Amino acid sequence: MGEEEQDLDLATLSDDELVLQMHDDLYDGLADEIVEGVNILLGREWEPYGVLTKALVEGMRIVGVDFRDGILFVPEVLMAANAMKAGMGILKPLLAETGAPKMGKMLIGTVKGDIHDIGKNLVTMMMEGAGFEVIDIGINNPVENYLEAIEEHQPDILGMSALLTTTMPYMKVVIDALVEKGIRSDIDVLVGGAPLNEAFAESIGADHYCRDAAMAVETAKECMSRRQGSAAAEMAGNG
Ligand code: B1M
Repeated sequence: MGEEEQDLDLATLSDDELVLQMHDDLYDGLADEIVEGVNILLGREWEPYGVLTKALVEGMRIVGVDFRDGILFVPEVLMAANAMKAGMGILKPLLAETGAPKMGKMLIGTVKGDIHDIGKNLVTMMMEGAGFEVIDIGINNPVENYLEAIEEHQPDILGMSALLTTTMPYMKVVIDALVEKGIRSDIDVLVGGAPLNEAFAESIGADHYCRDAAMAVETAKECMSRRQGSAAAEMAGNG
């Protein structure tokens, strides 16, 4: 680290300079600096969601480009991921602070063979912030984990995450198991992760593809109003 960098006082930077500096700090895996930057932006009345998307998610996007191009390697990316998580740790309670009545219940997990969890954690945070109860079963989940958790928690929505082209086909294994058990129509299946797209989601029989966490929240809300609408219609029909 150069002397100039050591002396840098983040609080003296303008918002734009600070955000760019945070992209650099995330790239360098500097968790303490990320925590400091997040706190400074919040202290300047930034919305937690703005800090998340402009400083952290954008920083991680840059890391991803250099990882792809062989400029960064796994240990460096892990450090960047840790720094990102440190920043997300501060934002999580703020994003979850709505105090709204529970909108519905979602079960979420990354599929078998895949240990990427930053995107999934972000979806969890945003869903909780929107008033959903979220059961997060973590990473590297075989189909049995999903089935057990569905039986135990009876969620309205299942969310699956996959970041690798080699693991995304596993989502179909889970959906096929739901069909086999006769519970597919009880649950809305939402899928997401960088290599996915709408066509893939359709091809595996998922209900919706969510390109990001905000879209996951919107889609989940739509699913809940549809479910509530059909429950009401059923009751009216019976009554
Ligand atoms: Co990985 N990795 N990685 N990695 N890694 C990618 C995914 C990759 C695209 C990098 C690259 O080459 N450019 C590439 C995959 C290539 C491919 O499959 N075509 C890759 C590779 C190859 C690998 C390894 C195989 C590397 C190796 O070992 N040689 C290895 C695999 C490990 C495994 O899983 N078995 C590996 C390992 C790792 C680390 C452990 C070092 C680390 C993960 C740390 C962690 O997650 N705790 C890591 C990271 C950090 C990345 C990149 C750089 C960043 C991923 C990320 O966190 N993005 C990634 C490059 C990239 O994606 N550009 C890469 C930020 C996050 C906010 O976005 O996850 O897309 P994302 O989530 C978004 C949306 O996709 C969506 O909403 C989120 C928020 O907006 N979404 C959902 C995600 N899940 C959802 C679920 C939903 C809804 C929306 O449910 C309803």
